[in-house]
Amino acid sequence: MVAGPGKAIGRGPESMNGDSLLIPLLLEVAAAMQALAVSRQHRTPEHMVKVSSAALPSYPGGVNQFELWETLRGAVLNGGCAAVGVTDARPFPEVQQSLADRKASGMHAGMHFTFGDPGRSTDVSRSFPWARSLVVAGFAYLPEAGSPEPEQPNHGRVARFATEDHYRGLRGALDGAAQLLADAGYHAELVVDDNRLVDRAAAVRAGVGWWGKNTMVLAPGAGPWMLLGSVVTDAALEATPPMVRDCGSCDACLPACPTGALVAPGILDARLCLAHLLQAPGWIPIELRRAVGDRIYGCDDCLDACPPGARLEATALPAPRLDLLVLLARKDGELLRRFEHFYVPRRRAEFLRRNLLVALGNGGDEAAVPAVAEYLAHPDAMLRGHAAWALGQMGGDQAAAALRAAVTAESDGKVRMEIESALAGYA
Ligand code: B12
Ligand code: SF4
Ligand code: SF4
Repeated sequence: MVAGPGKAIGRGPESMNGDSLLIPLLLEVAAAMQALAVSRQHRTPEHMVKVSSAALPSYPGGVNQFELWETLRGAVLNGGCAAVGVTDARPFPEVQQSLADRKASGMHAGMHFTFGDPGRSTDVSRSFPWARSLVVAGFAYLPEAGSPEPEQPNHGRVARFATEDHYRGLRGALDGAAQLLADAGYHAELVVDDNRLVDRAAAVRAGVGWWGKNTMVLAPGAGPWMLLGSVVTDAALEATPPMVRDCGSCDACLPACPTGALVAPGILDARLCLAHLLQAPGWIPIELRRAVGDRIYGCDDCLDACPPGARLEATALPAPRLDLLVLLARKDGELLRRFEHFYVPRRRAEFLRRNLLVALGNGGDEAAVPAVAEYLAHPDAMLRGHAAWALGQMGGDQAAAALRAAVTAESDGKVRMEIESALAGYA
């Protein structure tokens, strides 16, 4: 902790009488958090710039903002985050424009999230009228999330950000900062993966990382393997500078995308993005199903390709793939509980089953035919259609017989077309 300037002149929180009360309290809480935190060497934020305390203002009423920031920073980093910074609560007009452009071109694929109300998601004061600063953090989920083991028949994978609820770690670290701010008499509210803020915009302006050509925010050491979140507060913290860095001449992520969803540097067409399709409601477009491969949730290809993340990725231990037939046999409630942390539209298990069927089809293992063929009689037309497609990919006499039996009984036109197209492969 660096000593800040002397007594201040300005308005501090009413609960505080002066530095003499605040600083020991902050030190105590920070020390307790530090003692609890697990030391993680790779999370050293190489890029954080230490701002000279002489340049920083202090405030009357006793709250020394530099001391406060240093304490917050320590709490967030000791809580396990790879990077942390501060930005003010001004809007992000250029990001509002990007959201509007994506909507106008259809590249947002009909998503709501931050696209629902771009004015609100790019201006925190709309949701928090008292907001003055954002403490923004990046939490690296590698190496803990592991890297998928080599492929196995009838097994699938989940993108590393969702192998478990890695947001828990981020929330825990930000909670520590929010608690410190609340103890100092400020408003403090966590905003993590929330429709009220474009997290990457806050992270870039706070100097947590830079905007990569794969649209991810990358940080030295962690690359793109970070989740982002903020604490919105009415404390007037000094902003940390944005990072003076970009991807340079690298463009490895663009050709690495299996569907060409990165249509230009920094521009993602979500209609083609597997991460979107696997969490969207409805049918997966037939021409993109092969590209799904054995993924059942999320996609990491444009992150895997990214050199700034390679060192961290190399430290991850192999993580087992998931048994798709075991998952397919589960009841809806069990399946949803197993993937409680996934975004599943309307919490309908059909969308998870759809993904399992596509991954099984791509596996092409005839041993999975009986389990998939059962779905030709499922009450949900979308599942019948995806089962027909999967059987067409698997091939073999048993799959052909199941498809022929189903085509005569099928009353839904779209499903019948899927069955006929699957059978065409046998002609
Ligand atoms: C909607 C959404 C998605 C959508 C759309 C993603 C997207 N790129 O917009 C889908 C479902 C596809 C998705 C996928 C994923 N997501 Co997502 N998603 C979000 C969400 C909810 C909103 C994002 C948003 O508002 N996008 C709006 C558009 C306009 O942003 P943008 O594309 O980044 O646009 C900027 C760039 O284009 C840049 N730009 C413009 N021109 C140029 C030119 C150049 C050269 C460059 C470099 C940049 C650049 O400026 C634009 C802004 O002005 C956020 C959470 C949140 N509340 O913010 C998480 C979030 C972005 N997702 C996240 C993650 C982890 C993922 C996945 C990695 C998950 C996975 N493994 O499957 C993938 C990554 C796919 C990818 N390459 O983006 C993290 C990203 C963390 C990080 N380090 O960046 C976030 C921040 C969640 C979180 N809180 O951690 N996601
Ligand atoms: S997440 Fe996958 S599909 Fe989406 S842009 Fe990245 S590589 Fe392409
Ligand atoms: S792969 Fe290269 S161009 Fe793409 S985000 Fe990473 S550093 Fe930038």
